[in-house]
Amino acid sequence: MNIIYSAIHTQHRPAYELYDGVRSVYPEVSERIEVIKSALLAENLGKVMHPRRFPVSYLYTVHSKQYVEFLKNKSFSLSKDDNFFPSYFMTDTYAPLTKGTYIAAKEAANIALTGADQLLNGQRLVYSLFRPPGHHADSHSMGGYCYFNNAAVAAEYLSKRGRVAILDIDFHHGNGTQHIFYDRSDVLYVSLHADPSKKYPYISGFANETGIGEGRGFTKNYPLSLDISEELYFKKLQKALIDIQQFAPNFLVLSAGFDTYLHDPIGGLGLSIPFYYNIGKAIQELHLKTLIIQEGGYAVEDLGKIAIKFVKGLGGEENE
Ligand code: Q9C
Ligand code: ZN
Repeated sequence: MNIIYSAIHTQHRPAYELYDGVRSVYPEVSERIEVIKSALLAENLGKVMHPRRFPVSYLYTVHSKQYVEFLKNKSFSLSKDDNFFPSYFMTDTYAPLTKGTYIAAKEAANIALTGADQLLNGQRLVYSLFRPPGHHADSHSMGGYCYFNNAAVAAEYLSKRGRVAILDIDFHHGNGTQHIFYDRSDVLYVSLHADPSKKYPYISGFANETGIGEGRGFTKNYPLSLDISEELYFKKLQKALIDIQQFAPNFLVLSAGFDTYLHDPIGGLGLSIPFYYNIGKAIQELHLKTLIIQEGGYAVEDLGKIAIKFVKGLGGEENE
């Protein structure tokens, strides 16, 4: 399995987030990605490849030009240790800008696009491994540790060549991804996540959000109770997989967040490390060309083990 990776992510290092206006530790750290990369390599599950550079116009397919330019100019204008919270183009106070934010976020999108390109060139499974994550980033706004919506950029690119399903298994609902494709019938968005009446992003992810206009029926949300068992989680996953099967896509974009893990410091749906094998396996059984897109997951010391199980379930070892 090809793992698309670049060290540029280390340039994005926010000092803190604001929780109800109070500074608190920023869990979306560089080690997350490094730990996953080392673990997958140690198990011989893949080889690292560097991304191609795509023109910025690829971002304009899902984000407004005003937003992209704002992010770029503001980020470049900052000094080395600034941790800046803009008053606009943002959904919440969980995505500060730093000097390296634009360059890292742009590289994340390059990694997602490079992975998508490899699916078009015949790869069955590719892991686009990057940070910052993307699924909370909307067409005009950053939020929830996300700046550019990498899954959406990749899905939009793939949608020119076939039908695309996005399966989002991050602990949090992917409000940005949902909104970007909400009125479209050629890209299906299916998400399993913690009940938004209890957990971030609070504003979306309810079961009655199913799409609008032509997109009606092409958004599917499975909000989950915080004390869900693995058995029930698996049943919900199977429902989500049936939705995808019925849609009969050519490509699967997998927004893979590992913050559903039992010991995740900000998420935690009680899922154990071995269970990620079962999740991966169930998804593999769809037999779709699959692009793994990194989203959340903050239990740094266990992320490597989780990623190994997940990729093994997805059949990553059969793929050179
Ligand atoms: N300090 C992703 O997983 N709320 N984003 C944190 C705890 C923000 C999560 C509250 C969660 C954002 C990509
Ligand atoms: Zn998350």
